[in-house]
Amino acid sequence: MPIEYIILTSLICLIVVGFIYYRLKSWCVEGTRYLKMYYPLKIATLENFLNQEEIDFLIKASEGHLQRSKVANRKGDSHYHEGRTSESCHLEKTIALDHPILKNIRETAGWITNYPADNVEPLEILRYQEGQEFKNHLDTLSNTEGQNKLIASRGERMVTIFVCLKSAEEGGETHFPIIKKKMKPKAGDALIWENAKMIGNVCLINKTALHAGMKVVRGEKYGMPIWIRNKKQS
Ligand SMILES: O=C(O)CCC(=O)C(=O)O
Repeated sequence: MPIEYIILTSLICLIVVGFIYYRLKSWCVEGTRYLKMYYPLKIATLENFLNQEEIDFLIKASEGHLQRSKVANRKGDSHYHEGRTSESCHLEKTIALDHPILKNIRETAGWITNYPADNVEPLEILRYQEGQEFKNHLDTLSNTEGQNKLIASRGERMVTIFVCLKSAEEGGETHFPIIKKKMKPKAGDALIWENAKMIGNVCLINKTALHAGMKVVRGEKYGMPIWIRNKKQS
């Protein structure tokens, strides 16, 4: 067999093995193996998740408290990023934790997703004004030392419920580029999607859940992301 043929075949094998290894690279946090891959996304709209009274209450609670949104960096700390220009406010800073509206939202989110209400992250309100957006991202954390520390202490974001409190007149859709879907729920409705699923002690993170809050072209958009983790939050 000619030497060139052997070298070429070995090179191709190496590239194929490297590609498979890269694609299926997994990491372990406290006995759970995490693996990022593409698989069909479970996504749905929950109609009338909130009523108008609850919406008005939540938007009012955020008034005067909204600040430029941040994202988590490799160390697990939050920082400003040009890909996220919306404003946010943690509701627990402005409303008592045991307020019946917040309690009811946490319990409903837990009930719908089959997780305890204690696994729901502290609730926050988002506002996008004209020109503001949140570019493509996954809600799940990445394999870095800092983010793995966050997973160890607070768990992974298994499900997202994104409640629309006010819809922009133009733009502001939630876009899932991999499944080519743009969703624009009306005020009170919520999008729900699964970011990850457990199979035994393996957590499969779904890269198909990549999404963006598209630029608001006209009007303003208010939303409330509800992240449900696989660990208790307090
Ligand atoms: O604004 C949206 O439509 C999505 C928001 C979002 O992706 C997030 O808060 O993680």
